[in-house]
Amino acid sequence: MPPVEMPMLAGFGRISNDCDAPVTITGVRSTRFGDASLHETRIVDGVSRMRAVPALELEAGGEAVLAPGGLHLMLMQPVGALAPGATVEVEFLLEGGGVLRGSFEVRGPGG
Ligand SMILES: [Cu+2]
Repeated sequence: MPPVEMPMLAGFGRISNDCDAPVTITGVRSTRFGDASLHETRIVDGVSRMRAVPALELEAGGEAVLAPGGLHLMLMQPVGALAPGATVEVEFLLEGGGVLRGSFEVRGPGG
């Protein structure tokens, strides 16, 4: 089967803050995508809507769960083909200049 063309992907997983201080994620970047951001899905008047999350605070030792129907990574403009099973490195930019690294596995629709 030829690779499926995917104009955008959503990233799910867990971001943990192992530091003893709170951190705030203010941006997302990945060399594999032209555009990456944090999004949140909310039901408004019975309709599922997404909005950008400009800042996400993680308390010391806390974590954020990225899951369908809630927080997720919105990954757009993929650079090259992304095969299911491949790993995509993502950097979360922190307020104050730090960077938190994470990796996500590419899965097909419904995978
Ligand atoms: Cu989204």
